[in-house]
Amino acid sequence: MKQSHQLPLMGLLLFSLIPSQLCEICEVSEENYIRLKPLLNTMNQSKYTRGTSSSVNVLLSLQLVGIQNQNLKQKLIQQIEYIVKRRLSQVSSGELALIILALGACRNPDKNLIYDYHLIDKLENKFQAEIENMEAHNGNPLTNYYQLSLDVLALCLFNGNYSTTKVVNYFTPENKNYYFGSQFSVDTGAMAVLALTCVKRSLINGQVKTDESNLKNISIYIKSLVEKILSEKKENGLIGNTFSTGEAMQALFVSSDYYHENDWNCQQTLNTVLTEISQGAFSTPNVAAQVLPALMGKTFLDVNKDSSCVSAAGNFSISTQEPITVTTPGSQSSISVNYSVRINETYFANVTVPNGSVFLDVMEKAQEMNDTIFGFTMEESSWGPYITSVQGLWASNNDRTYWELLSGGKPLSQGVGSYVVHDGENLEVRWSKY
Ligand code: CBY
Repeated sequence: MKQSHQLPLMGLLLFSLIPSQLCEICEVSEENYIRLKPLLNTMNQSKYTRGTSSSVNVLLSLQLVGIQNQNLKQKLIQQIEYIVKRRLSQVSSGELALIILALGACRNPDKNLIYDYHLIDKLENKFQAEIENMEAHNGNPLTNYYQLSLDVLALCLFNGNYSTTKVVNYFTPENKNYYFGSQFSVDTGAMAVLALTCVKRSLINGQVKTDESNLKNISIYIKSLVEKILSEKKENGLIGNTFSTGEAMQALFVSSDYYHENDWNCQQTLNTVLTEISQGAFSTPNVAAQVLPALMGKTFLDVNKDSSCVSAAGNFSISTQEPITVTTPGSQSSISVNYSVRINETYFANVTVPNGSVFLDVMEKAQEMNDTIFGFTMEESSWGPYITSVQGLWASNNDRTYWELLSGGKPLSQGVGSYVVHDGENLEVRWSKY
């Protein structure tokens, strides 16, 4: 064959070898920013009680998308400073990782806090404690793999020390920590893809040295996790559920060499999320903060891009007006629900609560009726209240036990503080293993 004929052929061959979409990102267009307003209002209007970590997620989200609301940002940074100064020892590894990401995003003067308070060293220690706990307790970390992924991500982005070999050992896609029962956790898998992609990039650009096999394994893990994430895609485009979709989108944005263009219709996912926003699905600051970056085409890997965090969305004003609470006629009336606590036996109660009550109101009412059977404890998390014990039986990360919330026998995708109950519903808290 003459050379002149070979050239186009070579070109074609090369073209077919280049991944079809190096970075496939779909995002809300400027004229549609208005549809994100409910998210911003939720983030803005929440009352950030001292020391809770939802302020961290909100700050990270605002920084990533480049929204210039100095008032709100200042308030959030003060909250975070308070946490860093007063109660860092009580903060979990993943919370600290988020603090580092939020403070370190963009050319931000508050970045200094990371170094003034030695936050990277402290994260290295907290990550080490997670690993030690896994070694002592049958592979169960102090927290969970979502947080371990955040740890690796923050250490990787901010040049902390971590062992690539340990990452390769612990993050195999078959690891039980990616699952709750038999259900793959999309949130967890997505965060792991972001972390592993960061590690992969630092290996490729030579920032971190390791042997070839680690790099190969990391690529294999990313591919397998991406497949698992895509297999949780629903007909309407959501991936996992409403609340994991934003994180899944971030993971898919950074891993487009690992799936085919036809495997994911990003636009469909985006449209469904926008519809969910308009239906009020993201009504707590943390869930709003978690979905926003992906909708604006951003991922946690953009944190150290050293941009100034100003974007077209910068001028996008956030209104400070109170949320309009829709009072449906008859909202003062009462409803009655069946509530049960299931351990080995099941304990029932019929509970009457005002219309519009949440799961927690039902639990409190039942507790008033019979403290021995329905007594419970909870703790505040960035997601709102988390039930820690019922009848004196405590959830344990070491044993992978927890109190599962169900309605009509199906697990709920909201916590006790936000799930609004309906008349005649069968609610249950069940002693479960994950
Ligand atoms: N964040 C974390 O550490 C949490 C990680 C996370 C994977 C998280 C979901 C995802 C995320 N984006 O943050 C997670 N849940 C975990 C790890 C867990 C386990 C917690 C124990 C541990 N090992 O750390 C566990 C026990 C399996 C769990 N979640 C339980 C529950 C139920 C809580 C019930 C209770 N006792 O109060 C519940 C209500 C499910 C149920 N039916 O019982 C639950 N989780 C839900 C619904 C959720 C979603 C919350 C959505 C919302 N609208 O509020 C969630 C986003 C999340 C928080 N869990 Co868990 C998952 C989803 O639906 N997409 C890091 C930290 C710094 O913020």
